[in-house]
Amino acid sequence: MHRSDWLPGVCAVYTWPLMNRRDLLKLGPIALAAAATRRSPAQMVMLPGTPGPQPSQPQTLDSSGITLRIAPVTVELAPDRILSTIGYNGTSPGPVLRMKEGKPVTVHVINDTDTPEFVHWHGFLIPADVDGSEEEGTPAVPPHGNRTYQFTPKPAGSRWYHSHAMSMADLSKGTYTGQFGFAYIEPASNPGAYDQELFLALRDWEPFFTTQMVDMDESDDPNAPQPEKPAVLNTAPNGLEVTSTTYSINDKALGAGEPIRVSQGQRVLFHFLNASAIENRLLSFGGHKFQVIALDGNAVPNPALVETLAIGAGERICAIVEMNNPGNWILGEPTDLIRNAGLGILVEYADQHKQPQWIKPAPFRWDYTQFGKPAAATPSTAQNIDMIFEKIPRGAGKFNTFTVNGKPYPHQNEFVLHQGQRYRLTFHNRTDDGHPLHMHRHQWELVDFNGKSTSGLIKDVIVVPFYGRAAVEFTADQPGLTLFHCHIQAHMDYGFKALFRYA
Ligand SMILES: [Cu+2]
Repeated sequence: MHRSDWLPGVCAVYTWPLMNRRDLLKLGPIALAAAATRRSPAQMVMLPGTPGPQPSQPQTLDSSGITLRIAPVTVELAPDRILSTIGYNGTSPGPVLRMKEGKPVTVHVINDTDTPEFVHWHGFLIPADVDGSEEEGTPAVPPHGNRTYQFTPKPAGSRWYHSHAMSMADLSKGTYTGQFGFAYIEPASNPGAYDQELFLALRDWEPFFTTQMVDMDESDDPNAPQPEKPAVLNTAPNGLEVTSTTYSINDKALGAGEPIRVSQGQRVLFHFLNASAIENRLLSFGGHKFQVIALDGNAVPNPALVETLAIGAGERICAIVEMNNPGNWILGEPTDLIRNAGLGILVEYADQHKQPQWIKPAPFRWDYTQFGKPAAATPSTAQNIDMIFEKIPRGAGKFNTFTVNGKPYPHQNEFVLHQGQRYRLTFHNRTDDGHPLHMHRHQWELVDFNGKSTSGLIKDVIVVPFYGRAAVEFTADQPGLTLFHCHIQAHMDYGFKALFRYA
């Protein structure tokens, strides 16, 4: 069952010498290379391209002029594992797009494929006609044609861009392809001191359909609260789900590519993105802790230290790790099958030549509220909108369908916003999956997560655990059509979306 289911440009003060590729534990594929360069937060000068031992950090483009070419690419996960997909500018992930908050950008998109495409600017507060969503009325980038997106990037933080084409039963389209990349909107002032900055995207490849979904995902805690669990469960046979057995971080599988090279005492800023079309993930880094400083690119009120990160499809986590445990380590998915099939990366301290070690993290329950503030003392005046999510096993032939308030997409006038009004969306997940819910062109403040209230967490994706409940609030201040959907591509394609309109 599917239960959850440049770079820093850098002012190079020093770099570590290139090391040979290592043959890790017969794992085959990959690890991410790192920018082993010391960076001063005050120095934001970007160099095009990244010399030195960082082959797996995407190229950086700054906002002086951005061209994205959508075309077939090959991705070398490992020397014996090369796959073909569609990507941006000849690679996957595409380049890191560094923009400045409030400074207008022009992005010229050339589509060298036979498929109409949409480049969605995930986490940006921009108008519907450039947001990159067909449902909102953004024009497509036509096959073998081009289109220019012009907008003013905001707010600052870790954003991303990806295809928003539908896939349905075609697993070579949409977010199943390599069409994704980081977009980083530079803040006016740069927070925190760090020595290295790394952009790491979690990916799965070569998706396929199955009804034999083994629950490999440890991110669902069966002992978590299940406030939305129905008294009588639907036991109809499940339809096809999408899964994968091939993983990478950026374009390299664990054991291939260059390790992250660090030295004792360094503070490394990780920008993680789960660019998966199909799954929520966990990440841990044995012997070290992540200090979570931002969720979905937005600074959190309480930057707590955690051993394991849970990162839903579409989510970003920015975390600082202080490198205070010399050795060679594996940062990766705690689920052995997934990590060993590529979802991890080596971290190597200077002058350490030990075998890379994996340390299994302690069981845990992800709880966004640990990073938030106590809830406001005054009761919210937001207008509540309940959203109930249900699954109809094999609702579309072999495939499951999903409903929002009893109906699959499209809805008519269920979700109408009045400009200036504060709203609360209460999510009731009456399915046996965790769903990463996303709303375009707006940011949410999380106010309740499975019965725990909180404030100050600003996000654009919330994973509502299976049979769980969560609530978010936002002010309707971005007129225009606004798409809401589950960020798992098959769920979105088969009904799990809704369009909000302004009255
Ligand atoms: Cu979903």
